[in-house]
Amino acid sequence: MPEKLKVAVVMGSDSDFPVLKKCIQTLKQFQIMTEVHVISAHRTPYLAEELARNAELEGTGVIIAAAGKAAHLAGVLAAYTVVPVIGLPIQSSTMDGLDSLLSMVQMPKGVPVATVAINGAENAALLAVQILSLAHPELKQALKAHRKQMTEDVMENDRMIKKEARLLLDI
Ligand code: RP5
Repeated sequence: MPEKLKVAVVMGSDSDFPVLKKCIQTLKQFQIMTEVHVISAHRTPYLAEELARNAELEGTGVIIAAAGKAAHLAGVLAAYTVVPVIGLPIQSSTMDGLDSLLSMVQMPKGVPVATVAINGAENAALLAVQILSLAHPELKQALKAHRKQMTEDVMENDRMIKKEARLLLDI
């Protein structure tokens, strides 16, 4: 079995951290080794380069890059490594995060960034786990169990709402 890989969660500013919490918690839920960094592509470009260049050597399987506004962090990191980069656009601007989203999702050809929804922190983590699961069957099992739990939660919500609706409808 291949050695367990880790996920590097990189955010462009400490102001992104509140959104990142759900991502970090989800990675923890799947017992993924996680390291967290504040690295700005424009304020600390050399650190961004260093992290991305060393990612493969250091056993990083996936990089999650969260940033807002002209969110070039994910693209810059992806330029220096073949480790998959997931872009998490942060809703941090007067443009409601559309600027962040487009900065990540519209990467020109050659260097992809797998972009999730604006503030889609949980999905960023789940996608990272899915990528790691290609080499770790136990993660596939954990992901399937997570899907099953979600199904059960929705079915429970359906029962609850039907009950409340019956009261409203007086039936
Ligand atoms: C981006 O600019 C960061 O990722 C953050 O989302 C946004 C605002 O940063 P601060 O001005 O709060 O440091 O670089």
